[in-house]
Amino acid sequence: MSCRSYSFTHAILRQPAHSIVDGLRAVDSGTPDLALFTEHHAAYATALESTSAAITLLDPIEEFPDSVFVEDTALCLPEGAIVMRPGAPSRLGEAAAMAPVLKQFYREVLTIEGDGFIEGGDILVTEREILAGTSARTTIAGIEALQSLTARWGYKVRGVSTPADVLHFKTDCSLLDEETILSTERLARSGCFEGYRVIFTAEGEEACANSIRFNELLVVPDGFPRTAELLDKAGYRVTSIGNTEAAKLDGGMSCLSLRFSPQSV
Ligand code: CIR
Repeated sequence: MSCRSYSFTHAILRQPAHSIVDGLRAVDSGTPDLALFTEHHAAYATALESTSAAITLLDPIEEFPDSVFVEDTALCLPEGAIVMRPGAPSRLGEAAAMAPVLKQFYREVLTIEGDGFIEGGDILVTEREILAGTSARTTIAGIEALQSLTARWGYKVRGVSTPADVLHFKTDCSLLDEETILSTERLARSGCFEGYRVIFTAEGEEACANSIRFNELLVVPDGFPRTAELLDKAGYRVTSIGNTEAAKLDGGMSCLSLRFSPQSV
């Protein structure tokens, strides 16, 4: 089993900028503190690096307050990368800025074109398929564009939907292994994970759903002890990382990195 969905040789991260205080947020729950955000970000980078992956840490971009959330800018598959077309107008330039970085790792870097929008946070890659959720940021046209670009590499994209008031599809789920998904009940209720084994976040700990399986580690946001214990008991190697500042901007563990194993440079 190749486990292309969670075995990674590389990750790209971007340092948070001072402008992070102006990042997008659905509800105002306070201004993120850059020093603490940077501390959490460093702990996150250290955790990924501890699995022997090569970490590329990009400079902050002041022009783009949300640019620390690199996941939304691209989808990185073994065969090539696809630069997204974010539905948030203030984030479009971030995707363009990621393209030259991806070219250092891939021969093929494609771009979502047309009228559709799609952000990486709405895409979950599993061992058997790519799930892409419509949301306030991702449209059906965006998902169709993704489908047509990934078809050349043999992928099947399945369109699903994100519950209202949830930012991204992956705000509410993550991949745990080849056949297991961590999900909130409100997301799984749509039936989108039929055929998978699902572990639910503990009640009141829905924000723990945005975690990442990265090689041997399961990186979860700190502060959700019941879900962490559940995952630990299920046999995962759980590492908790502070996420209070990213959470003020609706960000979690997946948003902070692009994770990949390029087949060719
Ligand atoms: C945004 O609203 O776009 C950012 N403040 C948060 C992005 C989080 N990204 C993700 O979940 N993939």
